[in-house]
Amino acid sequence: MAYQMDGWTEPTLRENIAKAGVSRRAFLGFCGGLAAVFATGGLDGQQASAAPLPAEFVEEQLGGVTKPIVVWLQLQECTGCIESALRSGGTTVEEVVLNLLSVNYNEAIMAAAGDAANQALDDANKQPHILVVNGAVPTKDNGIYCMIGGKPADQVLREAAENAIAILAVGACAVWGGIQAAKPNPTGAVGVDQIITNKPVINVAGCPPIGEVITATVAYILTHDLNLPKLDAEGRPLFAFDQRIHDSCFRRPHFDAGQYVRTFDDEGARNGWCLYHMGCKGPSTFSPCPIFQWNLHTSWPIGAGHPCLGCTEKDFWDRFTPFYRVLPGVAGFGVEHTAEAIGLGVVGVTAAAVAVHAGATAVRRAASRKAEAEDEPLAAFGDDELGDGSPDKKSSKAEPVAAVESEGKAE
Ligand code: FSX
Repeated sequence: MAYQMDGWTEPTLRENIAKAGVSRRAFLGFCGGLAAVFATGGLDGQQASAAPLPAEFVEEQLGGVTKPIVVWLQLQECTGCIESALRSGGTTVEEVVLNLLSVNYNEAIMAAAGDAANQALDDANKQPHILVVNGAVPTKDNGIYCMIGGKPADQVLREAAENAIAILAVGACAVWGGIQAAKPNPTGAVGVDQIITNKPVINVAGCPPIGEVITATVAYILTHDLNLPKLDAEGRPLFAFDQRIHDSCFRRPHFDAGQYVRTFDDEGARNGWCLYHMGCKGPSTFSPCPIFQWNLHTSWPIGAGHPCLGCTEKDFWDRFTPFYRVLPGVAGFGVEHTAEAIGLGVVGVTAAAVAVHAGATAVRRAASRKAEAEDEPLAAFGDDELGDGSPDKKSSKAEPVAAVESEGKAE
């Protein structure tokens, strides 16, 4: 059916979407999808939320929301993050809701320009609002590398943060400085939480982040009385970043079976085998990419045959490069330290081994995540055990079964 969009004219979201012609059943379905996102959580999902939220709860909370004010800043970045957010609506109901939750200020998509835009920002800043930030903050040379309305980005950010009731740093640039902060970091780029230190900052990581994760984080705040979701040691919402790409990757059975792509045009590549030897950082990367995918669930990098670059991890431009190499010199997880050996050992008992492997991975992940600290980024997968980091030149055929550490022990 056709929906009539008049913008936010009624007191609550529920009344606005009803006026737009959206049935309660359709809205409930949308809220059920959000509830599922909040419960994504991973293998030990209780870390993400105490219990999966029923659709009725989300409908009750989100439906009662009165028009939120959102300030969305674009600092040092490439605009990929807002592009991703704009493409997160999959159904007409989602589009109606997202349109109604439109932002009061955003340099990339607002019609106003010049003084009118500056005025819109000043007006929004005076009221309680949700602050979303894309992009890094340059700190060198008095911040001249990113000026908005004649002000350096750090000043714009501080002013916008003053009355913010929730702050989201969206994208690798806003979270850790991103590619701007890669060595030698010529502009002194830093993430939002390096500038705003007196309020919590939710880090929605990724370059860019998945659109659904961005909008779900905003929706989480709106449906939980402005409370923040549980965060991991790097400030990322656990409902989205509780599991590694490796844990849900559709190529995982090939990892377990020792079937690897060795070149982008080999038999393994044609058969969709594991991309570990092409430098895939999925085993070190916490992100729900395999679950949500991209562009309305069309595909995702590993689905398209490309190794994961690890863009949701801290300083990945420095730590995870060269991207197409298995990396040397970083401590491995233990489960993966026998990447080859596990693959060799489970041939013939794959199903059982995968289940055990997944359970053990969750335990190891929980242990490793407790040990994480701000100055101790995640270890990269298998780096130390594979010696000099050179890509293995073996054939792309499945490895033969060999005597290795027992799977029970390894797992
Ligand atoms: Fe950075 Fe976002 Fe990568 Fe680009 O706004 S996270 S370069 S996708 O656009 O900031």
